[in-house]
Amino acid sequence: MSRDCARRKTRVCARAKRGPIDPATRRNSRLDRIDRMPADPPSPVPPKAPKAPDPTRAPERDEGQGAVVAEKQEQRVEPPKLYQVVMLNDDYTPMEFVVLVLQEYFLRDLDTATQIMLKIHHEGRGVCGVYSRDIAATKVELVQAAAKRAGHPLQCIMEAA
Ligand code: TYC
Repeated sequence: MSRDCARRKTRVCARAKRGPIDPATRRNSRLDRIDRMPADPPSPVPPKAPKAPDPTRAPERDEGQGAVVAEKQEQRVEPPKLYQVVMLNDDYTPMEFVVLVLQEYFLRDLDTATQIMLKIHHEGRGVCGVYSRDIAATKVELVQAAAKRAGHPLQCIMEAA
């Protein structure tokens, strides 16, 4: 046995004689020294708080908060309500004037305007056209203004189609 080997054997025997290491009393072993290394110095920059999720952003993947639910909201746009402009008969407004009004404000050709005028004359009322609310209201105002200017009692109303 070499001298070096004999020295190592002596150290092993000494360790064996002292028995197993008691962690409570262990001091100055290499592990003990590592355990008592000073902690990292405090960082000058404080750790960032976790970012709150942007509520306007749709979740793209599971971010560890449970299942991702992609909610797709159907947007339904109701079609605009329609209103018909109805002209009423009277005994004084000249037939020609009614035909002219139907051509001017309801864009009817002469034949159609004449047919509508006659229908009103015979049945008491007739539909001049069907429009969205604002347009129907404007047509009523225009016809009444024209009748008033001309001095005729022509009446026209709007009602839900
Ligand atoms: N009845 C009217 C006449 O005989 C003509 C007329 C038609 C008037 C239609 C109004 O909305 C009307 N002169």
